[in-house]
Amino acid sequence: MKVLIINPPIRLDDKPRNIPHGLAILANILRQKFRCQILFVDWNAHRYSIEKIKAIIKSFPCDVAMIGGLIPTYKYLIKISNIIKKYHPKTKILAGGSAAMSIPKVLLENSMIDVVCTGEGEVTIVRLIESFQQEENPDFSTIRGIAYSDNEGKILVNEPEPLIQNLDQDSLLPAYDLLPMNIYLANPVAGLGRDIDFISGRGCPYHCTFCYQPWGHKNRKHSSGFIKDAILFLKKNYQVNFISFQDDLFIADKKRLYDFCELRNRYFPDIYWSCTGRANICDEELIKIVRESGCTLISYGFESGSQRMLNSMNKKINLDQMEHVVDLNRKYGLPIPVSFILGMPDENEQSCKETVEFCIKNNLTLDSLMFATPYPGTALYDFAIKTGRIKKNGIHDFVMRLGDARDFVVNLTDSFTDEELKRKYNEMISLAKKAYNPISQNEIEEKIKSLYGPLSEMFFNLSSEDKEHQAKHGAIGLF
Ligand code: B12
Ligand code: SF4
Repeated sequence: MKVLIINPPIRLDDKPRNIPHGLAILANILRQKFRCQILFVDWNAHRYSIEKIKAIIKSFPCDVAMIGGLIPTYKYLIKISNIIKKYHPKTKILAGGSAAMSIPKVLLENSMIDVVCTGEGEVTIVRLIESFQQEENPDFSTIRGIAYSDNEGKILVNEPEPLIQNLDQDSLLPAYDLLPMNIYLANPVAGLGRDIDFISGRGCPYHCTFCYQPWGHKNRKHSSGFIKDAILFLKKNYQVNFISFQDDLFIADKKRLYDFCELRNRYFPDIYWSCTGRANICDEELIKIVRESGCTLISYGFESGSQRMLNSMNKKINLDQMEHVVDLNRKYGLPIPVSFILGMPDENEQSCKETVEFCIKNNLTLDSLMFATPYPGTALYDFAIKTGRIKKNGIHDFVMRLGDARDFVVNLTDSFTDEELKRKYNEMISLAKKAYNPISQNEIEEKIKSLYGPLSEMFFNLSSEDKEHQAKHGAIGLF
């Protein structure tokens, strides 16, 4: 069987930095379970022209094509499926990832995709390939976790595939050898050096209204031993020296976190790492332990300096916790990459003012301010549909416009017009920037040396584009 896998582009205004975990894990599963020839095309990494993509697809007649990605790749999923069907009408096209999961019907209605995977793909892809091996047009009705059109064009959504209980056992590492690793490794995600992203768990216990949680609220994770082996593998085969953990909440389980720190110090003390955090979970013990175990950065979603807004987005965090975590990060010499959101439904002049004041009081910038964006699958999206901000018959058009949350898409507030909100965005960033008091260049360099040890040399060699990326994401600035 011949399988074509295409990872569509994302964030074209930046270099490719993130590996396509979902598709690459499934590629590994496929070659373990089946005899198949796989062509993995990472369009995002190579930034091919559309002509080049057409030529690649044309030259590889295949039985099955697999595509997937985050919601802003929706337009590319449609485009790719049209090209594949044009050249190879009999190829079965399967799609997954958060774009496909969050709006399966809309995607099926507006593309040439045959089957959408509505959940985790590890079990579903095996069932689908087995069914294609048995007959050309199989009966999908018994395969859980998919949506598809029947012979009359009616879209059917099967019952979900239960979530994997043991990730170590029932998932795999991505098929790194099928990916252009040197492209990612040349473009650090959050750190310095040969930095690769890694996802060590799925699911978050919290219910923030703007966040999509396809994996539910139980935090399932790989064991610290699994992560250790994966890092040793990456170090040996790809000379990786920095890991950016991109899990929704890497620090959710303190026991696993501290086990990981111990393993790091024992087995790979030359590997440095970054992760995602949460103000209400980080205490001094945690910051101290991770700092002594090679962690150079923890990123936080602060979202607002207004307690009323934090409550309204169900953030389950208070301003004291946020201030405390800023102080702790400063005390231990860590940068403070924090992101904020403007334009949630209850936002008004007062809450914007409080956010700016919070930043000024704590000497933070608002450089990573995002517009509240109702991504499909979130409570915010339901709100936008219910209040008519997104028309039920306009979902396709709305999703076609989605990109980075730094771009304004829809106004969810009652207090601001679109123009006022866009003005407010620039005004808030500039007010916080004006008041921000950076530490001296010498101090920054000292801190970088202390955080990154031998890797700090890389800081002085970063290209201006990488420096800009790192600064934007708080990796090397904002001490
Ligand atoms: C890493 C990451 C990124 C990376 C990109 C990753 C990449 N692959 O290119 C970066 C940092 C660039 C990124 C950016 C953004 N991201 Co992001 N990101 C993630 C994160 C943390 C992990 C994604 C991941 O790799 N998961 C692990 C893999 C294993 O899961 P998976 O890809 O879903 O794959 C599984 C299944 O979906 C399925 N599957 C996947 N593909 C296929 C294909 C087939 C054929 C089949 C059968 C099955 C299948 O099988 C896989 C294994 O089970 C998720 C959070 C999350 N919980 O997933 C958010 C998430 C995907 N991001 C999200 C968002 C909103 C964004 C942004 C738009 C935010 C912003 N600030 O602007 C930007 C996009 C900007 C842009 N211009 O387009 C949302 C998506 C919401 C939605 N409805 O789609 C998520 C879910 C975060 C959240 N909780 O809200 N992101
Ligand atoms: S924003 Fe963070 S804490 Fe909130 S639900 Fe999403 S991943 Fe969890």
